[in-house]
Amino acid sequence: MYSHFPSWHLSGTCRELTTSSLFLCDHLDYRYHQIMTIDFSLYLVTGRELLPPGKEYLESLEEALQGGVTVVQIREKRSDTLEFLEIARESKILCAKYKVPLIINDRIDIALAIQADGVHLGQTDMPVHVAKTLLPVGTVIGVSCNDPDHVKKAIEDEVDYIGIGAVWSTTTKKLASPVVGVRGVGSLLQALDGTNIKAVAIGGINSTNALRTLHGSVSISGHRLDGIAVVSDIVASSAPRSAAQRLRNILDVWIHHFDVQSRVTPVYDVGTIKNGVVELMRLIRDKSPLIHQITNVVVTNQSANATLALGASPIMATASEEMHDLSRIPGGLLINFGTITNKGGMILAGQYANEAQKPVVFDPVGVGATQFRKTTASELLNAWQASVIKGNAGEMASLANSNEVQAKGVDSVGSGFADPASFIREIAKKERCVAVMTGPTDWVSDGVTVVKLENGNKMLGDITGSGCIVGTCVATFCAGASLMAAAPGTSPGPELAKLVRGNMLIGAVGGVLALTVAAECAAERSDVHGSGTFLPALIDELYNLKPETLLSRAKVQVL
Ligand code: 3NM
Repeated sequence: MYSHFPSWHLSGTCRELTTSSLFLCDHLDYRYHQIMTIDFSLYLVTGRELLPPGKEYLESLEEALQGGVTVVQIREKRSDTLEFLEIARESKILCAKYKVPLIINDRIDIALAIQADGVHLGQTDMPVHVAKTLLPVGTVIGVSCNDPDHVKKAIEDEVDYIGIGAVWSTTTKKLASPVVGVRGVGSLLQALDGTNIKAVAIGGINSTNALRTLHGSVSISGHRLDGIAVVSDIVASSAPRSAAQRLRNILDVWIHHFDVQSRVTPVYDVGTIKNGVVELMRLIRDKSPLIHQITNVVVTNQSANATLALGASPIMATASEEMHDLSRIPGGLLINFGTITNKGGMILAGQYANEAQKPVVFDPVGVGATQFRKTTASELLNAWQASVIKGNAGEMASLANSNEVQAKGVDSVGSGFADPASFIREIAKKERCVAVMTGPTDWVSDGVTVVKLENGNKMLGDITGSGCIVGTCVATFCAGASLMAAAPGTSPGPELAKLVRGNMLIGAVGGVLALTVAAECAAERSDVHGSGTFLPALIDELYNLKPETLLSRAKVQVL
């Protein structure tokens, strides 16, 4: 069964051949094609020290293979050579039974001794070019990467795959570099565009964050992970088959959804959007979804009143201890970090909302004002997938690391972006969500479609927290969209692959329109004499807003 050539696949072309054996080259070409078909989706890295009491290593490995593991890497950091060799031999027999390739971590000698299918090398292990001189042509070579230079070198070295990590924090391995984060994985993946190099993410991945990892790590160019690599979620489980199956199910549904969805672009026109918004308005008043808001002390009261005025039900809870319970109630979540006092609660709330497929609207108030806000925004956006990010031009520029628009505290200064439509489309694509940029003209995009909205009144700039109320309205309409998707009779199939249910583009447009149209109505009232009377009038107009008013006033363009 074990030929000189690894049983499954080949790394690269006939690059190492100096003989002119046509037969051998044909043979290798055949094997080269095989690597293109290796399934890296569920990559198990072993860790015998994590086995639960009473669980034998081989029993655990076999159950994991039965659960859908597609590649196995033997990682033995503490055993001596003889023990490693024995483990590798036994593992290889088991993997062969399930037709799963076996990769050896670090030790070229062990890989050679058991004719393993591949080796995995860390940044301080044997250099790839040296490993290639020692290993048979066709041995799969993978390397660990956690920064752009590592990826660049891996491309130059023509490796077969890279392991990007650690994507989350982990206690399984002592990390030498900072956590890459889900969004960091995306930029490393982009460097692989145009190559055949596969990529898996590793570090702290489990069944509760796997979907988030897969979705959030897609690069702006649309490059997705080929798989996820896992140690403890499977190895430390007393039921490794089920643990692997859980991950397998997530992978299957997400990969299918991604590969199909990326070929289908939804088409919107003004009528679809306006009618969609009006439908949401009615549903919100009918169902009164719970809008959980972790917001700043300046606007808490007026945000709660705006939520009530739209017909929804606000709860302004901030304690970490209540986040799980609240996430189980249908509705939406707003995270506004105007005054950052409860980061832990913000992280937990978003993660639970992702698990429950509820909308998460993020309002990074004044993100450019301090380094602490910038770091916190990055931490939050790595911890959970925002469904919508809403900010003014200064905040959005800061999130995108652009100098084109400046901010002063929580306000945007200057005349905005030269090409706001392209900017908003790109940031939505990068953050894998709907992006909303508010200002005299409001812009909304899902990364493909851009919607330009031109309602509102300059008095919105005269009261504090008008942007925060937009966030509240967006969260309320997105909650409506989520409830609509979850309504009986709607197909749950592809929705299972998503971190949020429902049409967030229409939800975001709805929230912006409701507030800006209500602002126009309020500003026209004869009892409004200034900012003091404008605010209660705005709440009144939200309360009394009629679908017909919204339809007739809404200035919507689809680009
Ligand atoms: N390599 P778990 S993180 C083996 O960052 C390994 O390259 C990492 O274990 C890297 O799935 C890691 O239990 C440990 O978090 C992953």
